[in-house]
Amino acid sequence: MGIVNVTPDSFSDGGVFEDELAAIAHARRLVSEGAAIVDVGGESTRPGAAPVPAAEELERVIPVVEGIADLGLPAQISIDTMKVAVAEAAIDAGASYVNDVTAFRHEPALAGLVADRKVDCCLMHMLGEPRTMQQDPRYDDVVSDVKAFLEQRMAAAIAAGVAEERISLDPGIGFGKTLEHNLELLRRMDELAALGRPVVVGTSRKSFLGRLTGRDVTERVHATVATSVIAYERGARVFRVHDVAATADALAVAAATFAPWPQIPTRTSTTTT
Ligand code: HH2
Repeated sequence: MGIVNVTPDSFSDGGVFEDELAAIAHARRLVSEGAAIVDVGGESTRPGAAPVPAAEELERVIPVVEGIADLGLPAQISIDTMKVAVAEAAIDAGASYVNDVTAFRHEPALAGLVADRKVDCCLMHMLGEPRTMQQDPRYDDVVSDVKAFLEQRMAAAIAAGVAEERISLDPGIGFGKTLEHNLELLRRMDELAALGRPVVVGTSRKSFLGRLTGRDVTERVHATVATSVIAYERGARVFRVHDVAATADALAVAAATFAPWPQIPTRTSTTTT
């Protein structure tokens, strides 16, 4: 899942793809690099971020979703939003996946929309809200607490009519989590995969990687790749990243390593060595 942030203030690429044509071209590039889903977002959820009114979010994302849909890329378009109005317009414009970092808690009617329009969705765990989530987050046991939350939100979505096979689950790396919480979730990702739905993981360029490596936000690609491979090995299957090429290569190697012999997926390169 490649990230297309159409915001002035996202934590790592705010302002870079604010221009609609730049955002559309970026989506094309991410798909050429191996993304199967492009996730278009118009509201930053970085720690401390202020909410964006629906009208402004619509203005940012809808022309971009339309533009990507017009390209006819071999990829699903996801809308990263917590608002029914934005998700509905994005689905009308060609999106078929709703990525809601509030897991349908911000606007419960979003579950009904996803059910009615028969689109896929990602339900993510977050402790509190972006404005305050990094203020002393605490859990009894972070993995058990996140797992129980995801189970409960999945049940709520199913009760609202969403087909179970359309649901993916995400532990919400960095959303109300300390460095230790993030690492524990990565280490025990298999416990979340045991819920039986695809696990989405979003570590890309996040601050805990900066704390581990001392690197600035745009220099965290190697650290991001490491987390994606670890999460893959423990059962995660969707990786929400800014740097698709590096991640796709690493995952191709990881997938081949763990593939049952003799089904190793290979590709052709232009050189013979
Ligand atoms: N992380 C961010 C935004 N949306 N969605 C899912 N499912 N999982 C995540 O981990 C996740 C997400 C934050 O990253 P980014 O979009 O790069 O930054 P910002 O929120 O500042 O736009």
